[in-house]
Amino acid sequence: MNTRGFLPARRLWLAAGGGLVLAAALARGAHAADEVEIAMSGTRDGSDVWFRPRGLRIRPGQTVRWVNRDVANVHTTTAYHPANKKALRIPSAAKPWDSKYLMPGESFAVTFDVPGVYDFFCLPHEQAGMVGRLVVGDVDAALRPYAQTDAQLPAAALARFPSVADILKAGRVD
Ligand SMILES: [Cu+2]
Repeated sequence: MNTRGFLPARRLWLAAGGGLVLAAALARGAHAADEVEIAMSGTRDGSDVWFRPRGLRIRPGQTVRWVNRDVANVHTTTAYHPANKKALRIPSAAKPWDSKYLMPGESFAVTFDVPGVYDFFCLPHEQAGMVGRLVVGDVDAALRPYAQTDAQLPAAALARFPSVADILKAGRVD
């Protein structure tokens, strides 16, 4: 790969994207266009729990707000990252996050600037498969990210990650 050629091009692309975001915000007179919600919810008896969407594509600079829409259950949004005692499954240049426990009605927001694939989980419900995946910006559709750490995850969690190809194709996967 030609690193010298790649980096300036990427900076230009990011600058152009930021301009588009600003233009869109001005046109609508609000910044809500730059924030996307992922709901945290489950069945009333807690027998199943989920992030919805569980797969989402956003542009660099957009914000994801996780909202606990559950009636009784607490949830977290937590990045797969050594800082959270997990394998690294976000871009190495990105900052990890951990919402801590969110009560029903509470929310937590993160703005994503580094392109790549981000996997996250709910601390009390990872074993139940409450995980999700974000694709930020342009990523190779053939990518099967972080496969080398798959063995460290519960099978129920692995089964719920949408493929990068499906996220790129649909924009969101519920
Ligand atoms: Cu949860």
